[in-house]
Amino acid sequence: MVEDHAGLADSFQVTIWLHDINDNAPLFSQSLYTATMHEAASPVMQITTLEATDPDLAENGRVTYYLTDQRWKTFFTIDQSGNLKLIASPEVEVGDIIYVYIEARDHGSPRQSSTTVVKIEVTGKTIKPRLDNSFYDLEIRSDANESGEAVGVLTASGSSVVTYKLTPESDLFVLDPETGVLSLNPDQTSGVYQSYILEAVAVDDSSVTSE
Ligand SMILES: [Ca+2]
Ligand SMILES: [Ca+2]
Repeated sequence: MVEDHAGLADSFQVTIWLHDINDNAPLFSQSLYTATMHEAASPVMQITTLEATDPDLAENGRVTYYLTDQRWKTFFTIDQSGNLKLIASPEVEVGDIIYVYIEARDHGSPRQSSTTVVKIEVTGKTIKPRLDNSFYDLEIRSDANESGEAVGVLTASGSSVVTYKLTPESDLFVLDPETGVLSLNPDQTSGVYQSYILEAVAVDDSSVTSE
């Protein structure tokens, strides 16, 4: 706004076009990720989750992950959320160390990239599964009915056989032991919903628990 001494004012608009230059390569949160895998691990199993961030705008900052090591492409895959998964069983023995190289590439022009490595130790010990989040913030719709509506899903890494349990069990909620889907108990007819704090564990075959 511009105002002169007589109090007369005039206003104007300025439009600024922001042009972003792709001057940042995606940056991994760690230069080395470590994970463990049972020698008899069966697919599909989550190994670990990687994250790369890129502060550029739009396509310049959109990150895609690639498994660059030809040798391991048959056995591992990485999705666009950075989840590294075992998709076939490699011939490995206890004590083997596998290095899987992952590249994060943005979609700018020219594209920028960076690489990290996941060090996977092959073990014979039962690996404790762990829930991927230590805290889940879930919401129930106020018009949720009693038909067993799902309110969220828990996921766990580190073991191919995971059983999900609520500790203690809840009257209002049911946690599917196989899928980790948390839903309203269809037998519970109470329509009053408020805040609930539930604790859950991920358990594997041999009942080793975590979280
Ligand atoms: Ca930029
Ligand atoms: Ca970038």
